[in-house]
Amino acid sequence: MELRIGVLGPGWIGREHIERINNRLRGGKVTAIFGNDRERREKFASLFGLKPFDSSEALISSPEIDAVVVTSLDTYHEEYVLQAIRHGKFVFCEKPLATTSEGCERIMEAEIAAGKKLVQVGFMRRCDKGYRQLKRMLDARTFGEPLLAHCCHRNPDISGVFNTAMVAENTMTHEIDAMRWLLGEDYATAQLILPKKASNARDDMHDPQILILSTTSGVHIDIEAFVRSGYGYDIKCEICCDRGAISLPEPSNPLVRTNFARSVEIANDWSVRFHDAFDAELQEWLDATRADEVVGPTAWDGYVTAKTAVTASKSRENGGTIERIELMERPALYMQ
Ligand code: ISE
Repeated sequence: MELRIGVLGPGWIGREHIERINNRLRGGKVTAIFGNDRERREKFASLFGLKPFDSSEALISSPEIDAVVVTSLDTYHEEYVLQAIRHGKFVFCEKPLATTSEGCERIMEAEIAAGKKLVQVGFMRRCDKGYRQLKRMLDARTFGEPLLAHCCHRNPDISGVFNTAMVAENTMTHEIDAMRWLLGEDYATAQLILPKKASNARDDMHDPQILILSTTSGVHIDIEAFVRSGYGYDIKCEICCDRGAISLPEPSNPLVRTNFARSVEIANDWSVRFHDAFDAELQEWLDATRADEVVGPTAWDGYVTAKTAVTASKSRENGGTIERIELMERPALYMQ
């Protein structure tokens, strides 16, 4: 049975997911769209042959919809995910799950009351081939115990609403989730430092930023985020172990020689750099949903990431103090 999918959020990543589900993946078809902006949702309806709904509740509750994909502004994620749980619909929610850890707790409470997991969070790095290679080596302890990790998350620029807090609470959430998944352990502390401000940083925003996390076993991770780097979408991850260091493979783009110089293209945005990871992530979500289960990152993963990110913001507001990350007790529904 092909899943009939409703998308909530007619923006850039919503378009990406509609095109991948309807053109490249199997087992689902996007048939409906909602967005607060009537003109945008009508445009998507016309562009992709979708049924436009005039409210999220009408789309999510519709008997014509089997599952939903949330690609809206972060501020609407909690509302739409709670509506999906209320109607017993599987939901793929782009990161972050919610803009606060309390919002993630409300989502977990709703899933616990429903008696089953329905939510997958869009931490797509877990589906990237290179990150999965790193995880296989770390799980096998090929080079001994991991000790340190160095991450780099550079955007060429940012668009729309963006502020200092979002560098940790939106952008860095990818590394916060990925490193916890790679290392297989939770975090103990967060410390967010504001280095020298970039010359082209927006007046209302500090850029770049460095987040230092420690894990419960003592691994220390530094995450640089530079969201207006101006040169490309550049993602790095190196993990230093007892007997060696492993690094995320660079994308295999051709080496060009011309005009007495050599160059290799750097991606200009996330949709290019992680195109295959997004495809794998949504295909695995479609397959799991048709099997009536959640196999990817859960609401608990969304909660831990949100709690870590807001603790990083607390550190920043306190001038770069080392703050303990206090998690709630893990509910039984989310035990491995
Ligand atoms: C965006 O939402 C993403 O997920 C990108 O991967 C990240 O680089 C960007 O900073 C975020 O705003």
